[in-house]
Amino acid sequence: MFDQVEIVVTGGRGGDGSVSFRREKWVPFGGPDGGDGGDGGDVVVVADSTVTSLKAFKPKRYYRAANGRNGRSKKRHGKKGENLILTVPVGTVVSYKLQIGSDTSIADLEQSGEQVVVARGGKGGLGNTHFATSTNQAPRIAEKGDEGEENSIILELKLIADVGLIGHPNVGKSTLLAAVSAARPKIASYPFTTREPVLGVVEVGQRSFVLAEIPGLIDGAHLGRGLGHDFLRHIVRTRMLIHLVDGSSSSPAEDMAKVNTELSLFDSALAKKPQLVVVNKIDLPQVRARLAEIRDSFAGTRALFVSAATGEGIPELMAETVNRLRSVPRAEAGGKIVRKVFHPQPRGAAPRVHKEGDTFVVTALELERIIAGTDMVSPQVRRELGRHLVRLGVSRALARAGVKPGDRVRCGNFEWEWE
Ligand SMILES: Nc1nc2c(ncn2[C@@H]2O[C@H](COP(=O)(O)OP(=O)(O)OP(=O)(O)O)[C@@H](O)[C@H]2O)c(=O)[nH]1
Ligand SMILES: [Mg+2]
Repeated sequence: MFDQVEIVVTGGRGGDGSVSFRREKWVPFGGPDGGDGGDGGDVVVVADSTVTSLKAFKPKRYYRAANGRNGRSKKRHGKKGENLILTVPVGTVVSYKLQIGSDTSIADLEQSGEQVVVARGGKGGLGNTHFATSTNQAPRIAEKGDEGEENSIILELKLIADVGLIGHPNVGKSTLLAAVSAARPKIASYPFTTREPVLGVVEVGQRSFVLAEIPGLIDGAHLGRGLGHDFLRHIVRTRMLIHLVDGSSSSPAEDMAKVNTELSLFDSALAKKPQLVVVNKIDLPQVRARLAEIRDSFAGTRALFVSAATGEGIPELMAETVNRLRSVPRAEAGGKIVRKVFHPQPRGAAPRVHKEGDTFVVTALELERIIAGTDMVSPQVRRELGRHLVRLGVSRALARAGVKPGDRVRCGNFEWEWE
């Protein structure tokens, strides 16, 4: 049973850096004082044990974190955009939807509090104070903030069963699961009908829990005999077990002991898991005739008696299960918070040059940011730009690519003649 939604997440845009100069009565020509833009907020997915489904994401497809504010004069930096927090149930797998090829899983949020950044906010642009040099004390250059990342992601909820339904083959596990949930496993009068765990949601009044039928366990299951072995590890993650035995078996108590031996041989923690022992098929006359005998044979263990076929004793069993679950807490994280970040934007990567026809095209994130945030028409600004071309290694990259005076050069949306 999987629940799945696909959403589009976008980080906030970074605020623009400001071009501004100090103005004070007694300072005729103040220095630059343009503040930086704030970074855009991230979109963060956080697992929260109080959230039980992905329903909240069904009506809305697009999620966007807040933008960073622009920088202002007097070195006032723009505020960072707030992160957008999306809370999901524990057990949610987050993957990155790719246009081509298979989707890649980013994170498996298995514990409350675990989180993953799914779209980073854009960097805020630097204000003009950062561009002052000894020879140019009045820079008219500032950076524009970056756009936030945009990603399509898939949230998929793996149901982690609260209760494992175990027992020998053919004892009536599927019949019980079908009686209490919407799950419809195959039911048949031969062993190993159920070959993989089947999950169902059981609702009892206002409460609900996930019940998983584990394929029948036989002697030697811990060594890999039968089908149950692969699934014993599923039981490890449940909070408690319903251990079903067949009342028409020659010795129900012995059956129970055998299955318990397999559990403890596989993992001693399994044997310690809370267990409700339930005798099934009490509708059969031969079982009804020996109820007292069966009860005594369990010695110290209290057993419940039910008929999955007629429903007798089932409401009591479910009520008891909910009661027991209340005293078994969910496995909580031991304070371990995982913060995984994927797809980071490279900042300060070396500039690259390629040719489109006769034009030399420069790819340099920082230069593009400056061009986007600056009024390129002014000749003074264009002179300033020359120095940044050297500083950022763009001049060298262009020289290596064979640029000569008079050639056309383009970066971002600005094109000029190389001098
Ligand atoms: N009389 C009677 N028959 C039952 C009851 N519960 C299950 N059965 C029968 O027992 C047989 C096995 O039932 P299943 O529910 O398939 O048992 P299972 O434990 O899921 O079996 P596997 O998946 O094969 O391990 C079927 O023929 C059921 O009809 C019951 O309460 N009373
Ligand atoms: Mg079955």
